Amino acid sequence: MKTVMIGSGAMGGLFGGLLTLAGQEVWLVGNRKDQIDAIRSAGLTFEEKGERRIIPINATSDVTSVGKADLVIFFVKTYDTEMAVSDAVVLEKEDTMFLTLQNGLGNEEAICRKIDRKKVILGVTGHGATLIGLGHIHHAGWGKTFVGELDHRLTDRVVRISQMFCNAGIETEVSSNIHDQVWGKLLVNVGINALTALTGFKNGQLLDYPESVRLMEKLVTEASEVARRKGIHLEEDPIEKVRRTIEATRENRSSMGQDFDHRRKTEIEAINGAVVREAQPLGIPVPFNQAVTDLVKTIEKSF
Ligand code: KPL
Repeated sequence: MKTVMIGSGAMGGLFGGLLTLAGQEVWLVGNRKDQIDAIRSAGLTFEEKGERRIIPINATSDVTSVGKADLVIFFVKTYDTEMAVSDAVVLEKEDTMFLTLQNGLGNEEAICRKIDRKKVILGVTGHGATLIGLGHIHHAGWGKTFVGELDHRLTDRVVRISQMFCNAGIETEVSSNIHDQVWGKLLVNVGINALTALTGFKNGQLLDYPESVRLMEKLVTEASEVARRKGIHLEEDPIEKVRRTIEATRENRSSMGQDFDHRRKTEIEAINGAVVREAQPLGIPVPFNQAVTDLVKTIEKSF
């Protein structure tokens, strides 16, 4: 399967690197020229559990040079999805699949505005990675990946994607209700991302203080109530799931934390901000999610 990652940051690099090691043809497409140049000249530097590997991988900032793709995976920030989809249409052939593994709400809608929804597949991943230099990633968090069709059918193509990921060491399951998984992952990001950005903590440190645990629980409880009222089925206690993810990604700095570290725009609108928007028509008060959204947006203004 010729697989093209749209996004050459930490997560694009992580999945791209693991799939390349498993023998797949992978392309990384990114718009940071310095990053792409570093990967082209020296390979992707991949660090995991104290070991460092150099992975030679195709990388380009010119998507038109890639040709057609069997699978396109979006790993860009949520606020860039629309632009990324416009770029990715040149990769499309009749049976190209477009998979999003991004955080937050709104990616499905943004992709389906330009791509026939029959070609779109949703997914979430519990992995965490940090970009620690140009073309240099540190894999610092493990968790399951789920993929599924928008209409919740079990198809050969999602099974093929799941098998390809599993063969690359990315533990993956096909989900028969991927929208529930998207909300399950949203609750994880709701509990971790803004708090780690605001405190400067690595994920694991959130569990070290009663105050940060209390804040995490308030954020997740509010968002779970919104999910419940929207008819989302959450397969395990959401607070337990967030705790488990924090433990499994203890050494990782969350993606929003990394955005703060680099004084970059964050995905707050697609995470805690999305909870605030979804809660409003339901009349559910979400003061903690509103507060962290406002705080993150206020700090972002100084970047
Ligand atoms: O999705 C993540 C993120 O940082 O955005 C987690 C799973 C919380 C890993 O850090």
